[in-house]
Amino acid sequence: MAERIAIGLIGCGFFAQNHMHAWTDLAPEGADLVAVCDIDPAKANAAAEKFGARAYTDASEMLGREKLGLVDIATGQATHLPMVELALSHRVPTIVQKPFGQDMAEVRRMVELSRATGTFLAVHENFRFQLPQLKINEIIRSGAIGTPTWARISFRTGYDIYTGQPYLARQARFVLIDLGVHVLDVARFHLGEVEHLTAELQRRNPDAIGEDTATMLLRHTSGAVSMVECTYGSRRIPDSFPETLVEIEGDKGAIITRIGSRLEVTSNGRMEEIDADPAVLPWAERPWHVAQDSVLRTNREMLQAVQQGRPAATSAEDNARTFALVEAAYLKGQVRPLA
Ligand code: NAD
Ligand code: 89V
Repeated sequence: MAERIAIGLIGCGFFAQNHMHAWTDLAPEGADLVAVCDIDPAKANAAAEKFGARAYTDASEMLGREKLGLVDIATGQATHLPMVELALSHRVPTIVQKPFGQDMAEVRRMVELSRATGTFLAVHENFRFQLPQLKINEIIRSGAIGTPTWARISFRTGYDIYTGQPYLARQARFVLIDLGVHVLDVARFHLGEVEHLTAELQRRNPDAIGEDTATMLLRHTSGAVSMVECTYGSRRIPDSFPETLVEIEGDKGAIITRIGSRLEVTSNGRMEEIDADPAVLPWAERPWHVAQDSVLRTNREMLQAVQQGRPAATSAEDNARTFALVEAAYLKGQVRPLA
């Protein structure tokens, strides 16, 4: 019988709905969503009623009153540091949504605090838990394509992300810290650590304050080279949102993803098509279903890591290495105004 873990969620906004559905689905595996908190009472009460939890509008009060085994922070990036500091001050295992922090100094502070308090800290970075990425990684590890030496990792869309996440257009640091952090983590997941990186940033959306397009070139310590790119400024049909399209080449073959989560796997001269499109969960909807399925898989990893007393795959230390790439890209890639 799996140990039961009482979970408190902080931030009941747009994406947190997926967290709460996923925790509810994980109840048979030990997850008990007992408390939800939002500074907006209407959001806190709506979430509490929908998911059968107690409602709070003050995270400190929730942590003081509830005996929690795990805190899940799904607020915006500006509050990740104070929320993590608060949760770790109570020595409660903590998950925080991406981006880990607003800059490397905040990220280092949270990693050090986790170490100093001996408390579990992980980042909800879910792109590597998307079913297509899990299948790609499994194929790489099987040796079917040999040693990966080149890759292109691409998230190019014109999807109206701004309606659901209006704050993105107001961020001076936009696509790299919000979306680049995902695709750079996928690059690390498939090709390992990075030796150096260069980046070109563009602001192609005049209504956004920050960069909405990033194109990066990475040299991995393995010697592999990857092109990693992300934009909300594409105008293509069909649009691949929210899929990350990957091309990976090795000395024995290649893996190419096509829109619809289809994998074309070439190994030793033969190509096989694999359908990696996840089932649409009852609470999910296309085209978000790939991301929503990954939330369930990410939360399951977090739950099992806490139950087993081990670091999560996307631990604070691990995700700090991804975040360092975001900072490197900002240092290397100056945004030049469009002519
Ligand atoms: P949102 O603004 O819709 O929700 C954030 C919520 O946090 C709001 O309801 C706000 O009232 C609440 N909040 C703010 N400060 C608080 C505090 N001190 N205590 C309690 N509640 C507080 O934002 P969102 O779009 O849901 O994004 C939240 C986080 O999730 C961001 O870090 C974002 O990058 C991330 N996100 C991740 C994914 C993904 O995993 N693929 C997708 C979308 C968003
Ligand atoms: O992570 C995010 O903020 C979402 C995405 C679609 C990229 O997952 O917008």
